[in-house]
Amino acid sequence: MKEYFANIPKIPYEGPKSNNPLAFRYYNPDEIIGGKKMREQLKFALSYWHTMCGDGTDMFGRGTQDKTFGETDPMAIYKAKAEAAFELMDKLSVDYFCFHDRDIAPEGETLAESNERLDEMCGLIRELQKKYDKKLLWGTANCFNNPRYMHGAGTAPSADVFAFAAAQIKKALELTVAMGGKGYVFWGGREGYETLLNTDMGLELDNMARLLKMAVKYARSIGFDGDFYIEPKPKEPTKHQYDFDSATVISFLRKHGLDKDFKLNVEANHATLAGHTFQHELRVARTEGFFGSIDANQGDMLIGWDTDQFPTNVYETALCMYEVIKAGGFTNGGLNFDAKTRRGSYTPEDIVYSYIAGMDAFALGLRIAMKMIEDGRIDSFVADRYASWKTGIGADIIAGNADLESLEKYVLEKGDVIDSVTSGRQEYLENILNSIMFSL
Ligand code: XUL
Ligand code: CO
Repeated sequence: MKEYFANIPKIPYEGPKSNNPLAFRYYNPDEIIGGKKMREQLKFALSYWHTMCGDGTDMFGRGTQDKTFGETDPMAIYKAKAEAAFELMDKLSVDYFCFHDRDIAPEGETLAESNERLDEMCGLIRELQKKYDKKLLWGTANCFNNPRYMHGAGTAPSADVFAFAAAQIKKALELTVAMGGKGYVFWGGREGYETLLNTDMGLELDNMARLLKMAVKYARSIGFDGDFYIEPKPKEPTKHQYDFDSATVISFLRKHGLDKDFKLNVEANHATLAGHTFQHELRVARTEGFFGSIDANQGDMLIGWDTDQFPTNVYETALCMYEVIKAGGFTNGGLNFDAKTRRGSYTPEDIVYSYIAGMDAFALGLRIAMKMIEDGRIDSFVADRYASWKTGIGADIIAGNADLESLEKYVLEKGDVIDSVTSGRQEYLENILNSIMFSL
């Protein structure tokens, strides 16, 4: 088989002192950390759309990156993409991948033709999975690119468009099961609105729930035993996306009885677009029992859209991995690099440098998060801060043994409570974090 990244070796782990740009400094896949191999703690995945398809096209200019892999015929291009994807995963020690239906095969003139092409590509991908021992983290359907989805898919005003999306999702579920995937993602591509003047919000949201229920029913009937995920995002492409943030999505899932089958796929750049930190979105998901999977990337503080940069901010990755460990680690989920090289980083080597940067940033984040927990100062500070809930009046409130009358009586007897208000010690804690991160 052709080698697509001929000048790239299998990337070794060389440790923090290495100057080799084609080596990992922090990601040592088989090293045991916290009782598990790093590759199992991190469960890195390649995003098929950015890495194999995205060519750098933006609003102001055409592509800068050739993703045809030396082929011209459409199916030959997609076969080469698949072979190149698995070669890359092998060289990078990335064990998983994620795809949309339209990433792995060119869309045909009809649904039937698209599905035939998908079947052919699915056969090839399954062979490559066996050859390289790679797993599918999750699959999904691209129900946002084709013009028929201009007003949404599951939330489209047209029932025919809803039906088309349902048919596409049926096939994407079959592909996910065939490739052994343990996850299926719904990212609300254009499930939102541009103006309320033309929008029946109630019907659109109920229809979305109808579609998700149909997906669960069908997937379970064909043997899918993994998790469904909704991936929150507040805006882009629409002015308002219904799956705004973790809290909004959780309340939608609970309202429609979808909470048993669905968890969240939290994306860093989507969190910041919603005006939250990445850690906040993960904390909401974990606290509510919806932590599932992660789309790893980062945005730009000065840019108001989804830039999908490879994550290199170690504060973010450390606090992310802290939440992951506190959530009990990944089960069916993992860390999918929903990230692309900058338009100007256009060579094949840039793809490799970008993955190394992102993987090392998360590996370092994992090491720091473990140290935060072993160090214990931050966790014990938090435990002490809430100590008043363990005994006395706090324990009574939690046990349901208090009411407004008893609490009034308590306070009338006690007098002012200002003496039980302690400092939040934010700067002290931030300095502890720095000392853990940068202990030289
Ligand atoms: C778009 C986005 C998607 C989803 C999958 O912002 O994040 O790529 O991850 O559809
Ligand atoms: Co994403």
